Amino acid sequence: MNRKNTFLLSILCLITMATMAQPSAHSITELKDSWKMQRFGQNVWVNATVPGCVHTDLIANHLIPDPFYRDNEKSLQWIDKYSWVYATTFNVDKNTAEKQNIELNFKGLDTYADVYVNDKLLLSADNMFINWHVNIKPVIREGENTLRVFFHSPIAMGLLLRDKWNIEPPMGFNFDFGPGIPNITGAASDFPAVGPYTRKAGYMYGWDWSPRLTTSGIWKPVYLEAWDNERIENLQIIQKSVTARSASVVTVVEITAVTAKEVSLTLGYTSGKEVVLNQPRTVKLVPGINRIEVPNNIPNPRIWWPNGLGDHPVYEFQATLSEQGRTLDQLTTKTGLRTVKLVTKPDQYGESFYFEINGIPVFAKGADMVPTDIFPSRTTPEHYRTLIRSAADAHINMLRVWGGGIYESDLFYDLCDEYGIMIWQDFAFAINIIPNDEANLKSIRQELTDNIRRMRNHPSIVLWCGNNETEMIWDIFTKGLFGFKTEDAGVDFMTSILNMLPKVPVKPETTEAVMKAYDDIFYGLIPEVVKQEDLNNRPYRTSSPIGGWKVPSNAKSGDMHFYVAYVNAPFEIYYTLKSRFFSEHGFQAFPDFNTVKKFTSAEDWNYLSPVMQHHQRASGGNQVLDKYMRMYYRYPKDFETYLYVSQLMQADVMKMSFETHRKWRPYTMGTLYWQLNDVWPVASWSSMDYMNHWKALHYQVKRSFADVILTPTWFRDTLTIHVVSDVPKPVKGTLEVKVIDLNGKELKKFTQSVQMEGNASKQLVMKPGKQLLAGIDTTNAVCLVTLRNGASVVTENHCFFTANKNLSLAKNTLTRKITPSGDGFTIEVSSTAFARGVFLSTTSEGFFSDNYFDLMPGEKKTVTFTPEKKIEGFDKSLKIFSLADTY
Ligand code: BMA
Repeated sequence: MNRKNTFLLSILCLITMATMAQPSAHSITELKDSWKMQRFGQNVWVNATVPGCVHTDLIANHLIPDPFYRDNEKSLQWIDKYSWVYATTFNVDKNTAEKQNIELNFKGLDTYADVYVNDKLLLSADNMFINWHVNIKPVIREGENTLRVFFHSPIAMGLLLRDKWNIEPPMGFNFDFGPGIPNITGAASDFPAVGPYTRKAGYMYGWDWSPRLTTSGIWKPVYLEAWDNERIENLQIIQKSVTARSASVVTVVEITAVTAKEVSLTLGYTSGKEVVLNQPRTVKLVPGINRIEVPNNIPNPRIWWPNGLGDHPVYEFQATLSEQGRTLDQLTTKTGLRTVKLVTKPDQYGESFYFEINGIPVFAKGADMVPTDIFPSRTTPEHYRTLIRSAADAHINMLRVWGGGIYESDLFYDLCDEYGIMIWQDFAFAINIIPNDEANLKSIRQELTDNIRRMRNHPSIVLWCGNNETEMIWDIFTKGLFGFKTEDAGVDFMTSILNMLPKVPVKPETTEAVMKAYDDIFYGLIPEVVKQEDLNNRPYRTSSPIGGWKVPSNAKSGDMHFYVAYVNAPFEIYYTLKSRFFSEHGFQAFPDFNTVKKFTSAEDWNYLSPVMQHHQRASGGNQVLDKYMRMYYRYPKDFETYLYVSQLMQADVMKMSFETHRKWRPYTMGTLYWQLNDVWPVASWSSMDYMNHWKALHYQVKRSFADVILTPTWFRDTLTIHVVSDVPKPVKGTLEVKVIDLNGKELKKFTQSVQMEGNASKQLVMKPGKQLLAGIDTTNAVCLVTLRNGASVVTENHCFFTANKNLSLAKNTLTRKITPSGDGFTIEVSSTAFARGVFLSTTSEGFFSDNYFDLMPGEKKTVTFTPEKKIEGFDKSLKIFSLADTY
């Protein structure tokens, strides 16, 4: 919700204001100036930035080194053991001081904070996700006032809360993910796990892709607000029905009033060039909360569609309270008109699990999103926009905001609305049993209420989900249940996971207490608050992954999380392991050399160096990547090519998963990969690294998530080819299948006509190897498949008949021609022979329109490079090589 106006809305305002005289009687001032900070008891104040946090202020004052550089993190573990104080002064003018209501509005206090105004303690905050409103009218004075915020050490508070709850959850639970895991060389913490007991983002205590930098601070803006009798608290737009012909919506305006009063309420909305203003209506306010419901019918509405299926128009609704021509208060909110359903109905396979948007079943293609930084208060709007635009450019239509992070910023949801990216929204709980004592339940209720109210009008949000993996872990460790048959993977999954975790005996009464705590929150409190606060009836799932309500994750219903490395399986397991909806699956890679150079020095340039291992938090560490690299690729000759091959490998295995999941529609109706982004520079599952550089995987996502694809797959000595379409338009054309050698000589060719309705998958070819490859040397062959409609290529793809390490790839086959164009360069790359994973890099920051692509013999490919700022000597700094050049 927003009290500022966009252009058209200002038109709307102008029209409204024309009928009224003065600006709104409700003043809002952000308190962001002259903040100071000190470690409690040291009495040495340094400049501070609000919003911000202790770590970023210590860095800015050169009191600590960059925590990301090498293994500096280890030496900074003292910070979370201390308490810190933030202080400023603010001025209150006569007009404000005379207002009936004056409050401080803290959008986010991380986490245990005592707030003093003019030395009076007015608030003890205990939850970083709550929007704290502090009534300061009784203590405020005209002129200068003081504000002090005392942050208690989150570790000290966590220990107290842990002891207060005094229930030791069973093994597998309630450890701080990072330091709690054996063989992690990261910043060990000899403190017992406290994360699960605090209402603070879990990843801040360390995770298997995150450092342990447990900060404190005023991480969101703080406002001084003053108003007289009435204030509009929030607007909710309930979408009763939405069809192409009309949308019936109800605007629910919540107004608080101190005393009874008659005022005028005017509602209006804008969308595109359309501006609609309803007749002002008289409202009799009573003391307390007033809920006014105003039905509206919008003819020929502009419908909001997910990315790839249509536009994503947004409507901006505005409510204005006035009295005799004077604006008392105003509030706007945005939404998009669409219908959302999660279809979980019995079918011949089990129970379906797919999203239906505006009546159309949508195959969800996307990723899991983690916070944008270990210090989220410092993420810039540009960083967010690049991230979401990059997701949309790669045909992503869904992001899951993962439960171990934060409820994302308003800008994030606005961008997802704008780019048509559906949101699977976890509440902020992951893999841990949460105390259900009264104080914690009260705090969680407020947290849920504040965040659901803040997020509920966003059209992008299509599902609420209780937590990440807590039910799965419970099913594994107490029932030995898991979503898929381990024999598929050929290893005992349980053993590999059980070996990973500390052994803690379990008392039966503990199990009972833990189950009750879990049910109280995820089967009780959360669905109740969701029902109460989100009147658009979005679906709610208690956890991810699950098979259903109290049904463990399984292959026939619900969603699934799957990690090939955790089951120690070959990549080909992706061709057999089924689920109705993959909400997590992934494989790791290192960031690119440019990013690695930012946190290392030359002596660290080896994947087993202590620093490179420090920037790896997953169980099994860098050795897992090395093991798989040796299984499928020839061993890289140096550190730079090692990083490159790790990225190519990540892209290749995920290509296998994406194309297989898509061809399994309608059985499988979603593939979300772990993870889209990083919180610091690290080896991880991400497709975009901490610098927002596209890894090889992100370029592959763009290819594999295209609207229409062909999926040539060589498995168990058989070539199968499916055509898959995620758009309603029927697919028509000619399929051409060619086997060529790596110099381009045609060895085999056949064609066939293709006809398929839209939003479907169809197997076009199933050819046993004996028939297809008779007399062909598979180390010197590639299978090209192309779908043409007349002369134009609808889509193309290719596959190999053996692992990359067996391919007899030619070295140094690449040539390039560079032409300056616009603010960047056009690079024409060609190859005399088949080139695998052509990689373009330069030391300047910028963006390559394509990369890590395969080139057919004689094929010319044009790529553009857009530097972040003007550069010289691009020709010299541009490096191009392919897989064959790495060994
Ligand atoms: C799942 C996720 C994350 C984790 C990822 C990789 O557990 O939910 O918790 O980071 O796997 O291990």
